[in-house]
Amino acid sequence: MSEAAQTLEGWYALHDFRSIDWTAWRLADESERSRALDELQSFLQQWTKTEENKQGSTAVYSIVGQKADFVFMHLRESLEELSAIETAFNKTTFASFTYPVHSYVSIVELSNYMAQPGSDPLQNPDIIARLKPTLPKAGHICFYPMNKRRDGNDNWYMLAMDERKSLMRSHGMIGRQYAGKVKQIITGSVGFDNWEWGVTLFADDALQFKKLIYEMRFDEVSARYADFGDFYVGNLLNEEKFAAMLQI
Ligand code: 76R
Repeated sequence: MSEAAQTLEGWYALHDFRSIDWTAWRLADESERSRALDELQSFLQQWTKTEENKQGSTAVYSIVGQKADFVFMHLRESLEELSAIETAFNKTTFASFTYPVHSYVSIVELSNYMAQPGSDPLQNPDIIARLKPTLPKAGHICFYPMNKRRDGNDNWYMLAMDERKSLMRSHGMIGRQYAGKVKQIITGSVGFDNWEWGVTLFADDALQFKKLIYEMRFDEVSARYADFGDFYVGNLLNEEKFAAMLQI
């Protein structure tokens, strides 16, 4: 058996994709719409507070195209907290004007492929910050799930640790060229959701998603061993932008 990579886990993640029932929203009377908007704003404020207290982080983006209208990406200490947020939101008036279209459950993950031997990663503040990150408020988000292939000669899980390490080094080198342009958060979802990882990217220039992902396609880790699910791309929302989006 090949040696499993060691992983470090941080906050649990929920990507909660919703669409808006625009007909119901348009037909609702002014006072109901304004109550719904107040509730939404108070949730956004509460999540900002949680983030300021370093008890989690939430990113809110509108989604371009018909797969969803917006996404809440929540990072929290436990699955119970994620569930509580989901349930509390579902009880709001605003939620009754939305319907769930997709969700993804995972946990922030770092693997030891590039780890410094002999050092204790959990004593390293940079590692802790990466396991419990404050999500960037970049202009754009890109989310997609992925698997490492297990198919005949292209079986990632049958490769020796050293070989995977050297492949991951090359993967990391490409990634590093995008430092400062694209911020990536890898979340592991084996046992939690339908794919093995969620990839969430943040950038101020959305074109950098295409450049990075395309370049990685030529790297062996992706070219030979990666399979991908649906891609979601979107634009930053804050209280003001959400209100403007919902303005009738
Ligand atoms: O932790 C590190 O920074 C070391 C290098 C590194 C690891 C171990 C790294 C760097 N990644 C790692 C692990 Mn990654 N990553 C992806 C995708 O679209 C595709 O082709 C693949 C989706 C992108 C875009 C991306 C970006 N990475 C992983 C893993 C877990 C693998 C495992 O355990 O088997 C997956 C699934 C994955 C996928 N990666 C980077 C990036 C970027 C931008 C970097 C550079 C980060 C930096 O140095 O700041």
